[in-house]
Amino acid sequence: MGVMKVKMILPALTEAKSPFFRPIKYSLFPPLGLATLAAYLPPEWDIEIVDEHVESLRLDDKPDLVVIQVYITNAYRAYEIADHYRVQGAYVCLGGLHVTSQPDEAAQHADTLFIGPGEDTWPQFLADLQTWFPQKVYRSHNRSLVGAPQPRRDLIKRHLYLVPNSIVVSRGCPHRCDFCYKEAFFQGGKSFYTQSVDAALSEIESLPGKHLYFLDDHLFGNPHFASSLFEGMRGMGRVWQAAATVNSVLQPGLLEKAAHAGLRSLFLGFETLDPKNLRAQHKYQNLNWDYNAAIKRLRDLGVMVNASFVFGMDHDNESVFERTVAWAVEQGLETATFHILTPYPGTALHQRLDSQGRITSQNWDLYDTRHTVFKPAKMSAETLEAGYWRAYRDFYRWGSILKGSSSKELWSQRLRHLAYSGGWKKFEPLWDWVIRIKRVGNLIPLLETILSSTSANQKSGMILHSMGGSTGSQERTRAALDPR
Ligand code: B12
Ligand code: SF4
Repeated sequence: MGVMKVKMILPALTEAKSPFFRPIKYSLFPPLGLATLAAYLPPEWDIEIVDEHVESLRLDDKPDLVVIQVYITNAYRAYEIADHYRVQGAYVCLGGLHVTSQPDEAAQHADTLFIGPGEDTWPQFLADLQTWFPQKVYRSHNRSLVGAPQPRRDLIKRHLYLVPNSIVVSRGCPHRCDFCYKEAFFQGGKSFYTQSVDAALSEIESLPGKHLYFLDDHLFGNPHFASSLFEGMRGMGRVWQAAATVNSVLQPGLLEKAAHAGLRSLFLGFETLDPKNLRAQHKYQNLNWDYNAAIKRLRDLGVMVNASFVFGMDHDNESVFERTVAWAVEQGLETATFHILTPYPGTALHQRLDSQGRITSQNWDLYDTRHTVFKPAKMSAETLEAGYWRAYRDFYRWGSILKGSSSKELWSQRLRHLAYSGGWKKFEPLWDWVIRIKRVGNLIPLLETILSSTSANQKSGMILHSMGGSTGSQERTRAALDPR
């Protein structure tokens, strides 16, 4: 086979076409999944990665092979692009989370479908392509990151992203929460595995600059791996952000190692303040742990917290919004990310609500954690949506920010809180403008400086932290910079 022209596309969610689309949170991270797959292609092939969130997609070209990553909210757009290229005669491959949970729907738009992670199936497909007999469907069975090549970051247009150094050193999570995408994606097979520590460290070393963002669902999920990783990172001069669970930060030792290795902010999935909800969602790892103590531990080590909450679980009534916001403000949390419970297809939550006849919409565009697509148990759908928006408004109003900041002991921490919580909201139009003129990458040194200064004297920085991570969250977008 000669040199092939390959186009790899991350379609933008349908919302991108709306006049209300604000690109800020979509300019954070490059398409790491596609760059990972690109690493398996022969280097001499003509490969392009296009991310529709940050650039426009030309449709007048003639690639031989088109590779599209499908999430739930970009599914309709992904199918549109796939149909277009199939008519042009390209061979179209679809994979990713939504394809995995809805293969029958996606099959109508693809020459080949990929179920689950791509590290085993993609090279198998490429080998079959050599013989011109690829299969219609490839299912991932043999999952491992050992020996996997590093993502082709040279194909990423770094200047278009605020966080070009995103990195993933594991897949999945050791837990099984009913609402999480995880079981739907890994479908009964191995659902938590890591790279070797050496491979992870050498990937980290290859990244320019100082700042890193680990997109792993739960970076502390394997304490042995995490501990060796943090030891290896010590002295590298990195500042980084990640996600972990409440119980993991309460374990003695690991968090200290992470902080010494440069951890500056951690996304924590608190999800709900009601233990009955935690039990119902099988989120046992949050049960009987002291949320307040976890926050204090992080604060004492100078690590900022971005807290994630989900509204609409079966024990939530209409008082949940005010109670949650009041607690978050009282705790002095600088940022919080709120979500409406969303039953992603393939999850245990979806199965349960479906069997109870409570799913009210199959419009994937609405599965963005900002809309109610099911019948809540103790309030109306309208109350849930209104409460969700109110929670954002109330948490980020000046009165709350001032109250949150006054909960801090040190003046430096109070000022930090004000700058941090209030600042990014004020700077929002500036961010939008910088992104629109495609200069977002120019701001990275500034952000690195802010985070670095945070480390030395435990003063916190601002903007970057609010991008959050999200283990345990409904919407793992790592984007509390959400322009709502
Ligand atoms: C980073 C991230 C983002 C970033 C950037 C996305 C990007 N550039 O890739 C931003 C902030 C833009 C984002 C936005 C959103 N996100 Co997001 N995001 C993530 C996150 C945290 C990590 C993704 C990642 O990089 N993983 C690591 C790489 C290596 O893995 P990967 O991308 O999955 O790719 C692998 C496989 O999927 C597979 N694969 C993928 N495509 C293909 C194609 C082929 C042909 C093959 C062979 C294989 C293959 O192979 C790759 C290697 O194994 C995930 C959570 C997660 N753990 O996956 C959520 C997640 C994907 N997001 C989610 C959601 C809901 C959203 C939003 C709707 C949120 C919102 N309210 O706006 C938006 C919509 C975006 C859209 N286009 O529609 C959901 C998706 C649920 C679903 N069932 O589809 C997830 C799972 C979070 C969750 N709910 O738990 N997101
Ligand atoms: S919600 Fe978080 S803790 Fe639960 S399974 Fe998913 S990634 Fe793991």
